Order: sequence, then structure tokens, then C-alpha cells
Amino acid sequence: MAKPTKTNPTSSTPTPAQDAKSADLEQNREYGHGEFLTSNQGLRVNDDQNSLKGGERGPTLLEDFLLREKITHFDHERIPERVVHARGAGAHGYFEAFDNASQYSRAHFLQPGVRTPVFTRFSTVAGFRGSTDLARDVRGFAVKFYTQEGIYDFVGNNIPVFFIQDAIKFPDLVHAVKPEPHNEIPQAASAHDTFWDFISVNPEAMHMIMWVMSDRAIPRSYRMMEGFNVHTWRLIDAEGKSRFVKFHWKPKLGIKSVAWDEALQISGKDPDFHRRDLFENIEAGNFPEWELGVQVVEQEDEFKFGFDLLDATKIIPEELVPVTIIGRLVLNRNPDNYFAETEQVAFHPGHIVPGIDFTNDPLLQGRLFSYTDTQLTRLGSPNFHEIPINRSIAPIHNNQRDGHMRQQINVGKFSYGPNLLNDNTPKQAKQSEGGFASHQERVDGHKIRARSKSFVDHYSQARLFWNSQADIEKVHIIKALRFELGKVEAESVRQRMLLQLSLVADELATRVAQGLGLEVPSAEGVQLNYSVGADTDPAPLQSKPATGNESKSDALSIENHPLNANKSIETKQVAILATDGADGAAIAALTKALQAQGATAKLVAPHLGQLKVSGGVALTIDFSLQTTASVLFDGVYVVGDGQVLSQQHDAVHFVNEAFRHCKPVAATAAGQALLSEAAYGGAKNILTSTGVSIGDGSHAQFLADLAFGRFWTRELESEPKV
Ligand code: HDE
Repeated sequence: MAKPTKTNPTSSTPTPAQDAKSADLEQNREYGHGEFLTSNQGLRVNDDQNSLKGGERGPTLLEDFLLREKITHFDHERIPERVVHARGAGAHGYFEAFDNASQYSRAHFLQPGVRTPVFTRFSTVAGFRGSTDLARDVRGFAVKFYTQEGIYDFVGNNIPVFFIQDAIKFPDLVHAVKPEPHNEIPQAASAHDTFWDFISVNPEAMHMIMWVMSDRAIPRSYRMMEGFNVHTWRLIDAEGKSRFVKFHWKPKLGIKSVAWDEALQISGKDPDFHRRDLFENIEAGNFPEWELGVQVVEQEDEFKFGFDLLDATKIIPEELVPVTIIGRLVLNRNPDNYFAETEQVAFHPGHIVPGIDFTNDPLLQGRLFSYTDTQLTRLGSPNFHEIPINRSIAPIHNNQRDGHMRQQINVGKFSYGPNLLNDNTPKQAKQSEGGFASHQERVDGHKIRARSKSFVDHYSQARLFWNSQADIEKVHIIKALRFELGKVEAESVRQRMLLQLSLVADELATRVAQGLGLEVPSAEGVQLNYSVGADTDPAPLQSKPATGNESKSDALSIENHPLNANKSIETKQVAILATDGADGAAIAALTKALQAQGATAKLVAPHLGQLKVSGGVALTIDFSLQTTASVLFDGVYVVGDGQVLSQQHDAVHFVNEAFRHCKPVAATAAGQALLSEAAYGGAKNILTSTGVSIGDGSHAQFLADLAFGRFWTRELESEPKV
């Protein structure tokens, strides 16, 4: 019988020849279409609708092996979710090295022109698997490279620093941020007592807090985030020379975020917003792309910075060490099955290949233990590397044996080495044969539980971040902290946080305090840092406030980031708000103009079904006002009858909200009446604002506004001075 083919192949489905990993997965794909239903033992099933009973109305018989098999399998369908990063979305793609990569690393996947299949998983951190995509949170950015030398995992985040400096603190951090244990509230949110209590006594978190309170923590799309591998790593070149490196993923679409109020709305209107955005864009052929950048530091320059390269709460400012681009990542295929691939994929920062090595960053060192360990609970067996999505395309030969769910059938009687009876194979590989050998670093010291003094400054880079923000970004950080600390019930925690913020920047602390109705306390004589051992004097570990340090870095801002200099409307979504009788030619022209530049138009109307536009044409409506919301779009264009729409609360709300979220809003002359009706805060007529236009035939102003992005001046103008 001919093998059934996939019934709905998409444009993004590569042929096996294009992608070695896809070919590898093909042996596990099951299509089912057109086949007989069978049991798990291959038996064709005759009746899957009725259980086996003693008489039509009698009890079900224990003999019913088909019932038992089906129910038993169902009963065991769930596995434990990830303890962190539980909610995610995955995609297949490839990485391509540029010609300059090999000067830094001997890794095969970094040699000129080599294309390596990858699987990438993006995630939120704190929320459970079923939580919302738009939580204020760090985003995971993990990439599994199926290299010819084995698996290399890049297990990073969209923020380049972390909350803590030492892995031993990780369980406390996670316990503090997860829902409080007595009532499991709140879900996917850091705005509660335990998180801020922990932060307020751990000043090493202050730099990370600045990032998490910024718009980086509410991305517009997984496709529009940077990625970082946080720690300093080592790259080893062909001569064996080691250099320090920080890795960056730079998104081709720039860095984009949503407004906080918008994030809250999206969480209700479409909690799968980021997952859907990734999936739909890949299906549509809008393949997301990032460039891989490296900041390389020569071994001899290790101590030339005012911070320690081994401290994961520090960046290397791009002004000090520029980022060199060495390759690109393209995601071009959706998973066939969420559970089999996205849920079962298992990343590990310890999965490395020759040409990459670790540093002594104490956060990284602890991670090297954690990731295999956690898979044993989550995936249930040391054989998780055999699950198809985790399987290396480089062959595996070793003397590890057995365990739950073992798939490999090791032939022969030898499972040990060295041996003579099996020609001493599988044999060790020399480095010249691709064998991995750790970088030989001289290590010398006392066995000691302590934090290096070089890790003490917790405020300078937090302040650098604050200084680097555009005015609107500062306002967003202040509002985020007012929200988060406003949800904290213990006033002592609010007070301590204000104190910590005052050591970053007075203006920041004062404005947050105003929102909380509190005064900023004095830091005089207060113990700031509780992250010390019982016999350790905390005084030398009190980091000094960074006042006076006024340096800036554009790469820390979204608004001023060089990646956002190129304005484009590519992959943006526009809602065309229309009514029956609307100008069909205007809709067609606008749709065409948007599509020509890579954007998408969706028709939104008061009802679903067909829209009867001028010229007797009927158009299919994508959404009714009840099934969508303006928060799901990047811009709104009113083409319908503005008089009719202004009578409908949902339509007025649609425009008001888009305006409030600082998005481009436009109308044809016929639709203008809706814009006149919409008013921000009940006061201001939006027609006079920036980013609001009345379209002529070309819609040029709207297209320019859409490319510009957000008109944050509207928010700045409306900002109460307190
Ligand atoms: Fe993770 N982290 N982590 N982490 N992490 C996990 O591994 C851990 C840290 C990151 O999509 C877990 O398979 C410790 C930093 C991502 O599957 C677990 C410490 C960074 C993902 C774990 C950290 C990350 C994880 C949970 C401090 C950015 C999701 C499930 C020492 C560089 C990967 C799992 C995916 C997942 C431990 C800190 C990134 C428990 C102990 C820093 C993207 O092993």
C-alpha cells in the first residue's frame, strides 16, 4: 500500500533533502488519513463507540481490553509541566554561519556557509502551561542546533542579565515569584508580596528588575525580541585559543512591545496571542529571522572592565565591546505536533560541541546540573535523548544501557570499555577526530562558600539602564512599578523597594513613591543586602549607590535601539473597520497597499458573514466587533459609515482603545465621524493628534504612521504630573 501523504502540506513544509532533522523525524511521523482505526497493538477495531457489556443495559465487562487500553492511555496523557518556562511555542528552522564565524570557534556549525537544522522554543517563565502569553515576564529563547558534531543548545532569554548571581538561590527566586503556596494566587504575575519581599532584600536583582519593569517584558511578538545567552561563555578557535563571548540574537523585525493596558486586554481577548502570531506567520511564509551576534573579549582583557565577566547580573555595554554578526537563524516550519515536539523538547546549557566551553559563572555552573535532572522528572527517563525531537542527527554509540522506554537496540554482548574483545570500541576520539576536550583552565583556590567581592556593585548597571531609556520608557517603568508594588499588601515591602529604587535613581524612586502615596525612606544605616551567609558581615557587601554615573547605552532602550531605526510595516496587522455600503474601492486599494509592503489587512464589521460594499460586491468579513478587539492589531482604518459606527459602543471602544494604546488610526472621509466621536479620556478630540489621519486615495499618511509604530507622545501628554 502506498504511504499516505500529509493532506494539508503547507508552504513551510520542507522536503527531507532540505533539512536533515526533518528527514530524521519522518521515521516517527504518523499520518492516519484514510487508514483503519487500530488498537495500540495494531488490531483493527470494529466498534469504537460502545463498550463490551453483559447485556445491552448490563454492566461493562472487565474483559473489554479495547476500553481498558483507550482509557488507560488517556489517564496517563499528561506529564509534569516545566517547573519554570512551562508555557511556550516552538518552531523548526535553520542556522547559517557567515564567513567570519570560524575565526572565533572551531565548531563545525560555525564554519563558513554551514547550514544546521534547529528547533526553537520561546516561553514565558512564571506562568503555568495554561496561562496567558502576555504576562509581564522574562521570555525564554532556547535553540537546539542539530549539528554534525552532536546537539548544541543555546538556552537563553530575551533579557541579557538575571535576578541572581549564584544558582543556589534559584529555588528561592522561583518560589517567590510563583503563585503563593497557600492559595496558588496570583497566576503568571510577579505583582505580589512574596516576589517583592525577596527582591527587596536581594539588591543583586536590581539591574534585572529594571529590564523586567520595562517594555521588554511585554513583547509584541516572539518574532520581535532580542535573545541573549546571559552568561559569559568561551569560544575556542582552531588553534585551541579561548576567548570570552556574550551571545546576542538580533531580530530582523526590530524590537517591539505592547502597552501594559493592551497586554492586560490581550490576556483576555486572545491569551494565545504570541503562540498564534508565531504559528500564523510561519504558515503565511513570513519566516522570522534573527542574526547571531557576539561580543568577543580576549583572554588577557578579562579584568579590564569595572565589573566581573562571571557575574550574570552584568552586561558588557555594546559601546565597550561592539557586537559582531556571525550568522543567522530562520524559523520556517511549524511543529507537526505540539506535545511530541514543543512539550517534549529538552534543552540543556551543558549540551555543547567542540569550539564552545563554559566559564566559572556560578549561575551557569548550577544550571549545568539542573537541566538533565529536571528532565528525569518531566520526561520520566534517562532515555529522553531518544525522543525524536531531542535525538541527535550525529550518530550515538556508547556503553550506556537500558532504563525506562529504551528505544535503541544495542546489538552484541559488549557494554563496557576499555575492552579487547570488541576492538576497544566504541572508541574515544582524538581532538583531531572531533573528540571534545574541556578548555584547560588553571583553577587554584580555597574551598569556600562566598561571593566574590568583584560581584558587589548592584546599582551601576541598573542606573545605566535607567539613564538609557527614552522619556516614555521611563514613564512605563514607573507605571509598572506602581502597578506591581501597588499590588503588594505589606507596606514594609513597598518601603524597602522604594529604598532600593532610590539607590538606582532618585527620580525613579520619587515618582514611584508618589503613585504609592509614600515617602522614599532613607538608606542611612539600613542593611540592604540579606544575600549573605550567617557568619558573613554584610557591611562590605553593601554596594554603593550609583549616583553620579550618567553614562548611557542606546542598545538598552527600545525606542533608541539601532535595530529599530529601519521602519517598516512588514507583518503588521491592520483592522479595516467597515459597514455595509462601505467604499469597496477604498478597501481594495488599502488592502493592496498594505500587502504590497508585507502587512496584512483584516475586515472587521458589526456582523459576521458577507459585507455588501459599493458596486454590488460582497466581501468576506474576518471578524465581527464581538469576536475581535483593536488590541490584536497594529493599526485601525475606518472605511465604513462613521455615523452608523459611532452609534455602536463596540466600534467607539475599538477606536478609543487603539488611540489610547498609541497606535495609528485613520479613516476615509465617510468614516471620519467615528473618529470625531471617539475621544480619549472624554476630553481630547483624537482628530487633532499625531498618528491620526483622514485618508486620501493613496492612504500614504496611514502607511507612514504604521511604519512609525507607536505615538507615545499621546501617553506622555496625558500623563498626570503626580
Ligand atoms: Fe533555566 N531552567 N534555570 N534559565 N531555562 C529551565 O529546565 C535553571 C536560567 C531557560 O524551552 C528548566 O527543561 C536554573 C537562566 C530557558 O524548554 C530548569 C537556573 C536562563 C528554559 C531550569 C536557571 C535560563 C529554562 C525547567 C539558575 C537564561 C526553557 C524546565 C541557576 C540564560 C527551555 C527545563 C525550554 C528551563 C533551571 C536560570 C533559560 C529547572 C537552576 C539564567 C529558556 O532546569
